Amino acid sequence: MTNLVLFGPPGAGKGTQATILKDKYNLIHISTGDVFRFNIKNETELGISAKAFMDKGQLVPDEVTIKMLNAEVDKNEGAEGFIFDGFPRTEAQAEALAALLEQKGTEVSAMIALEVDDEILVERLLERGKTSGRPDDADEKVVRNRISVYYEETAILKEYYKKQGKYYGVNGVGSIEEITQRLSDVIDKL
Ligand code: B4P
Repeated sequence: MTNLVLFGPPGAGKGTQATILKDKYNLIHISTGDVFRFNIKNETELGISAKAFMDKGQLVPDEVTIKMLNAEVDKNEGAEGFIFDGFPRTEAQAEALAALLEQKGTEVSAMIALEVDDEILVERLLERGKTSGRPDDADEKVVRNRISVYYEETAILKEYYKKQGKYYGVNGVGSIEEITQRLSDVIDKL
């Protein structure tokens, strides 16, 4: 099985690239952000608890996120592999993912990080905010808070995967096609 963690700050292009790569490599795409947004739209209990955190640009608590991720993976028994987009975002989530995949006799194959400067991230997210209807893209203060949360809580995971020899950094600035090619170059060598 090939299990990819697509990593990077908010707006780095994770969702954009995961949508392309899932078809190219026949992987199940799990975006924690999309699952939360689906639940918010349908006003489920999970959605209601996630919304308050997301609207402020904070992370949804690990307990809630991990439970949801486990359910999403279990739904796809028999998959050839997964592309995790937006998960893990904390060390506790990375540990939970390792344990879940181990139970299934597999592991994370690689963590591929999209590297993009902060000012470009802000620009991309505010641009998307004009049409996406996402409250967390509309307000510059919230966008900047998401980027700060990334540096405070999530960036540490680079070291976590580096220690395991699974970390790959890719330049996330360029056309969408160029970036897909850079990511494919890494995946093809795994
Ligand atoms: P996510 O939905 O994961 O949102 P994101 O970090 O903003 O990444 P996204 O995938 O949307 O951005 P993309 O780079 O594709 O998370 C939202 C919130 O959910 C979090 O803040 C948190 O509250 C919660 N959450 C999610 N997962 C969680 C977890 N594991 N634990 C706790 N909480 C969690 O795209 C950005 C924009 O850039 C797009 O408009 C795109 O068109 C554009 N773009 C992409 N590539 C480009 C390129 N090459 N050039 C120019 N523009 C590009």
